Amino acid sequence: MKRRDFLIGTALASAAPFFPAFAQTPRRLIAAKRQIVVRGRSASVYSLTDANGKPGIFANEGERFTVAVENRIDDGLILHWHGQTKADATQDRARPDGGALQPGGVDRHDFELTPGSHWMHAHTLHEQLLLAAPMIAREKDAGDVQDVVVMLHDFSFKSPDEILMGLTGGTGGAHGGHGAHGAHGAAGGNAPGMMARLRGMMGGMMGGGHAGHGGGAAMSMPMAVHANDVTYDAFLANDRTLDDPEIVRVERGGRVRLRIVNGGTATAFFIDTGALTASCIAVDGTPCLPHSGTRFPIAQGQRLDLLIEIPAGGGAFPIFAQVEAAKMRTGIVLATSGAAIAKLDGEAAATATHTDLSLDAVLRARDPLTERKADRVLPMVLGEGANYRWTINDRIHGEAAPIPVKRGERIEFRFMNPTTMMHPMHLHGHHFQVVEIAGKRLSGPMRDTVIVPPHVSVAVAVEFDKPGDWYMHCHHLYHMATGMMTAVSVS
Ligand SMILES: [Cu+2]
Repeated sequence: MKRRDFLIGTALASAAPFFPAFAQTPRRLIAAKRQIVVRGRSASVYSLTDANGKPGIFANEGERFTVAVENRIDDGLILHWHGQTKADATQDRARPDGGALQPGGVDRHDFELTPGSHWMHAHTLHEQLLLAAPMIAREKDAGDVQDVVVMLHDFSFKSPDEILMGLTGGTGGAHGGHGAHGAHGAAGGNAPGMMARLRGMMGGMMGGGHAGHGGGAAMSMPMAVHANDVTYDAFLANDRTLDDPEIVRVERGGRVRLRIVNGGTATAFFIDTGALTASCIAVDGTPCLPHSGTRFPIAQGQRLDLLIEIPAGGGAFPIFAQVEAAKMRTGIVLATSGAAIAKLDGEAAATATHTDLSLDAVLRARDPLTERKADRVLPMVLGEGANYRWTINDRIHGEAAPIPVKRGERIEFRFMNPTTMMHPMHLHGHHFQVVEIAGKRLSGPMRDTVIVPPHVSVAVAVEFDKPGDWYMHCHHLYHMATGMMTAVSVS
């Protein structure tokens, strides 16, 4: 043991009550405060770094996550290991009885890392203050490529509480989910008209039953659709805006693997690779058959692995992330040595469309689930009530008991969305396969977060292989904080 590691170990032991010794000295992961400058203005945000100040972890397939997490922020910390399907339920505080790591406290973890591009983040509105980091285990077959990690964020000079108050109209806030500080507001009421409209749409969407019918009645109704209900001051790629983007040095003729994480709290993006054609080789950290393109949607919580060949002639190649249904964008620049780097515009020439499932409709998992019928199909109706009350099957988080599932069961969740917004639905601890879009069966990608567009039904199949309670929620964190979360209880 190096002297430095010994000192670290001693410091931890004195700060924490008692922890069993590990065979190897745990790595440290520190949640702390830091200052950054956004558009010339200083802001106080959080960091999640190792002892050397490097965000998150970048390890190799097969390595273990043997880590001591230190809470040096001034509030309780609830971290989620997003995409870590090899970790058992007790490793994650983001679970129904997980509690929060108190300021000054230390948590120790030990589990095998799930290969691929994953991430870690606060399971509260602390994520809005950049409490998120990459959690990557480089695949054994990743090959001779240069890995470039890109973490996207939406940024506001307002506090998450202020943003939430703005959304709820100051009527309550965190209804049932764990909000920024676990505040409990008065449960928002439902406007009778809205509920009637919602039931009407649900009837239309569910009318087709299992017989390949994606809610034709609902889709033919002229419905308002919107995105970006939070107005942000900036969009960040690796903490920077396009005024001063990160320039990543790449080789002429080299191959780059972009590992893009959408750590945005309320924003979905399109990745635009511009002049370079990219090959999408994994989504949400799981391999898919290569699919080429220059524009790919990425909702909150999702990841995209894009393989790019740098032309032999070299140059500077911006990789943009454009906000859906808007012109604003952020990004990084891949540049070979000596390339001239032009000033980049923070707005695209054209407004982006809304994100949808067109990528999922064509992607095929490299390692899909075996073909078989699901043991059960569970309808999950996403709902929207007055005063920013977001529901699953008409309930906010805490109102409904966890969904009981037997270990080994294959469940198909059929999401139906009669609301006006897209919801990126995420399940903890498991990957699922997209098996149906708008009534059409397919063998789609394996993911852990799926876009559920307004007025479209999506089904995902999941094999529950680990006991415990697992959250399922919308990854628009203001929707989660105001109710759009439930749990699956596997026994
Ligand atoms: Cu949502």
